Amino acid sequence: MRIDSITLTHLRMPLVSAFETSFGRITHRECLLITLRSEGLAGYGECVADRDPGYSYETTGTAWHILKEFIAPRLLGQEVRDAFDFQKRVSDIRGHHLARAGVEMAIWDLIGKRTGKSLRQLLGGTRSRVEVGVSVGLQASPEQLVQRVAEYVAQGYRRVKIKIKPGRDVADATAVRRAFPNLLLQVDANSAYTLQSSLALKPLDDLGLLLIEQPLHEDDLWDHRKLQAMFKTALCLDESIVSPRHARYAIEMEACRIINIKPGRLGGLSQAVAVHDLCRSHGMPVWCGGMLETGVGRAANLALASLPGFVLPGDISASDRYYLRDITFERFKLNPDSTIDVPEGPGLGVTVDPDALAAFTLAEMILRE
Ligand code: OSB
Ligand code: MG
Repeated sequence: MRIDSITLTHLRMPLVSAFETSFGRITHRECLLITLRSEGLAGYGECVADRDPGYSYETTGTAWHILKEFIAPRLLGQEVRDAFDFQKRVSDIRGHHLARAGVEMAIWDLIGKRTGKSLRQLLGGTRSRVEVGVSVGLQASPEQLVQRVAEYVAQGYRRVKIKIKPGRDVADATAVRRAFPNLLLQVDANSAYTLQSSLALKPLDDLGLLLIEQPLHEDDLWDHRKLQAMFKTALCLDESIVSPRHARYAIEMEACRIINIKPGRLGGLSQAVAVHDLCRSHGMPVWCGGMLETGVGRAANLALASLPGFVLPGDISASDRYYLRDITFERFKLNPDSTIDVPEGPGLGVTVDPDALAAFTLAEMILRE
């Protein structure tokens, strides 16, 4: 398919409530929407880089730069066959996975729209609904955290993840565990600890957690291996797994027992599926992480999470957990069994609401050959 134009749209959307992690607190979420126009069709992709380099070194600013100066010129006016052809064309660009993943998503959407197939069908997903949980940010006190968790449990979420950081870990997790003895519960540190300081997390080992996510530095598989050996609870890696190669290292090193798969961090859905396949062949459970996506990225995550190796609930909550108004007409709802339906329409199976898009747009640029 010939790529006629690429539109970059920088969005800033108010969150329903502030989201705080070990790397910062946000009340609004930024991202880039990427629109590929090809032979009368439009494909959409979400680049999940945020304003600040807290989770990743990439930001909306670096992604804009890389997309405009390096990725777009490798596509505009050219025939791009599929996601694999796209990855070959950008293989000389180092890093910048969030930027390239946004474009790859738009390519999948175009392919789906051309062939009438849903992304789930294209990726080989086997389920029509996927189990989900909710990721709860740091709150002012353990009491307020328990209150927040209670609200989500009342809404039907059967799995809850809480964010932790040094000084806000054991007391928070213990309070939630006391209030909800049978809840599927996990914690996420977003790299806030060193091997030394993470020893303070040892009491978490007796709380029956599903997993402890990314306690140590993103580039540090070695210390994660040492820490995993000291814990009964499974460690799960998020930031550290930026390619199928890193997934293999983690498996061989026993640096974790579970992997969080995010298409953005891995540089695209094709790489996410590759990590899924590798983990599945090693019996390593995976689940789909989240980046506070709009309806566009959420649709892609749901399709991905319908693959058979996704055996743990994903960080893919209902639209109303994030946004009062989203950029898609479709809104994702939580079913009573803590699942969300996978979209069935062609491609991502969502339609972009132009008025909502305009309301959240900070900047837009149309790139042509
Ligand atoms: O580490 O999983 C993370 C959000 C932004 C950046 C990193 C993370 C998160 C979340 C939210 O935990 C998951 C969601 O989209 O609900
Ligand atoms: Mg995480």
